[in-house]
Amino acid sequence: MTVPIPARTPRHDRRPRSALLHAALASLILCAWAKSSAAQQDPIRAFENPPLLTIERRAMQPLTLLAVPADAPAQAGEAVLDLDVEYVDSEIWNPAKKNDGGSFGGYDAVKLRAYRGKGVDPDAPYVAPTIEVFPGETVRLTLNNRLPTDPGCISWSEDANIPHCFNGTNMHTHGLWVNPSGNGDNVLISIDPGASFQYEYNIPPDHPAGTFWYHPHRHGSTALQVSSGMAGALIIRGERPPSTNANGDIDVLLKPTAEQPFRERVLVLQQIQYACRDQKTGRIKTEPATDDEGRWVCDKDDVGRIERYAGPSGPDQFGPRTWEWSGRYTSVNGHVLPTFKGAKAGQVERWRVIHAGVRDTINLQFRKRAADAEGFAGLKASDNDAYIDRYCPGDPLDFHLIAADGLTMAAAMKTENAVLQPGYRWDALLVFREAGEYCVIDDAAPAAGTVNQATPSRQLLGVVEVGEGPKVSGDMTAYLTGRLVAAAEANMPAPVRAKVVDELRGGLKLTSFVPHPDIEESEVNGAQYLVFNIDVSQQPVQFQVNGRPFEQGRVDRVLGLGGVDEWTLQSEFVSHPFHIHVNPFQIVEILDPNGKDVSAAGARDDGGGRTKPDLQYPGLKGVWKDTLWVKNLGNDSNDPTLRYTLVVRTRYQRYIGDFVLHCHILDHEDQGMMQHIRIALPGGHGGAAHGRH
Ligand SMILES: [Cu+2]
Repeated sequence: MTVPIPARTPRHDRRPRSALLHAALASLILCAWAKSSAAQQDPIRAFENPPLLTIERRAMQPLTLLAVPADAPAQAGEAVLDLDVEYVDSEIWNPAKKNDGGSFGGYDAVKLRAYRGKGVDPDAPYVAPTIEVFPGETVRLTLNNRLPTDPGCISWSEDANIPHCFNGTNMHTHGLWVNPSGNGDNVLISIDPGASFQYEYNIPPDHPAGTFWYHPHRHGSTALQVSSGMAGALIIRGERPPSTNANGDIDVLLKPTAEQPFRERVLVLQQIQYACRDQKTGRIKTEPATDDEGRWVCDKDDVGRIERYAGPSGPDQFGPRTWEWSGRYTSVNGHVLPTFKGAKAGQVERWRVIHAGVRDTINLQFRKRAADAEGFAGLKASDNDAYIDRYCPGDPLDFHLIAADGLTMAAAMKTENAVLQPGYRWDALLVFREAGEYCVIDDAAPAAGTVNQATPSRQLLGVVEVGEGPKVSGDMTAYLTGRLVAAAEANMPAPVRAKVVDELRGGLKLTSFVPHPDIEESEVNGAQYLVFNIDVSQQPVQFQVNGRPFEQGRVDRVLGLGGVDEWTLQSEFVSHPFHIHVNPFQIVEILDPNGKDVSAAGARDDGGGRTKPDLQYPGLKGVWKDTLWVKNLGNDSNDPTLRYTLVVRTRYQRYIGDFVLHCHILDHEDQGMMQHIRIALPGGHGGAAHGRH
């Protein structure tokens, strides 16, 4: 099977923006920023999908001596690829960087661990290349650890939950439904400096097509490596149309037609939290306390790095509120504040959005940008909110979510605000209503909906340039329905065409594309309970699941192959995104502290009257996911009235072996908020039935 690799376009296009020649701003709030930006060049960093990793494809050799005719249909075979992990010197744009002469906006030099492989742009390495594979393929991924030796790692004998071995790595295929053992999606191994290992992922022929991602998962260095930009999209492409007796891939519905190109964008959102340090003290360099111009700074010859979790006096590069303090910007495919080009009014775009950051919640929103908007040079992270007020006015754009964590939903969900917690993916269908520019915004969320229990101010993620096209003024759902019905008429095979069209017309239902059948109560034959906690009374603070931190070699749960469990999830102290490997789960209900189910479409989640409405749960009932926010309204572990109760169901299908569940705030995971779990053959049938050996 061969897949064409699209031609590359130049990544850096650093033309000055004419908008910067505009007169200084009138707004008093923005006056300091405007002064600083007046003489600055604001280079355009054009959004581009991450490069595709070059994959060598080998058709499976048929077990026959007869020659295979040249026109035989392509067979799924082997996809062979290589990734290196190494230090890479590069630069990241920093709008608030202070230049000689007092102007703002420039590139910070950085030296970070990164993935490199064929197809990776050496100028912008801090997003990993996209891996695209097909159901039925055997993926042979060789991971070469070319990081320097770390002597402290070899002799490491202390607590496994103290971050360590920053140059040890491994690979996790987040969301893939594959074998977790041996050379499969095994995160319980360490690939140490100098070592190479070939993972073999047998993507089953019935694997859902969708948006997944990959990142390192070596306990002790996961957060540090992921926050260095070691994360990439992993896309399973589907070519299976639905039939009268089987569901198919949404990719077939969204195949380009004469009317709709269905442009696809892949967004890897990252929070690369580099810091520059004072050579003498080792402390992170910050602006003077009296100066509010961003927090962490890098001087002229400094190089930003990510090399430490905590210092002697508490959090250092990771920990509560460090992202906000850093003054860094969420990047999109390695670029800060990119411009998305090529959109046209009235066209349907598919955005595959991946939260590959470590801790900060992202609330994706779009608003029209004012025609007189200024560029971004000099725009500090702390000024983003004022910028949005001034230059991104108007109502938020409504759009539709069609897949959660890569898995197509039973119906498209209309929203104005897609909440992404670390590890989440949303596939969104966007239609820009008219030509012009749109701000891509990370909107503020209620405090309890965020990792830090503090309402973050809004941030800008980029700008979309929308060209002329048919203006969309009416109901967005009706417009999208028309476009998808037209696509179904063109792309669906005759036997299912009428059914797909009828379902689209009946509320944008997508049931012909849902990968997993619902889990009814009658199918459930077991129960699991999980509670996250941070025990702040311990020294050091303990990150726990069910009262205990992670312990190497201890199996915390043994689950029976073929079983179907209902899981109840809670958090006793702040909120944490629950992630479990291998089998996804279906959301049954999400109860607020008063016991009200807030997961139904249109439900209002205001924390039982204690918070502003939080948009992240309504609509999730019945949705399949692999990562889910477990909410607590505060930080008092003795107060059960702060806890939400989440009920999800999962089937343990096909695969046995050892793997993990954990909090996807990855520095919590590194410090112990993780369990080692095992799926085994049920007892009495020759399998391992007991947890401890
Ligand atoms: Cu956590």
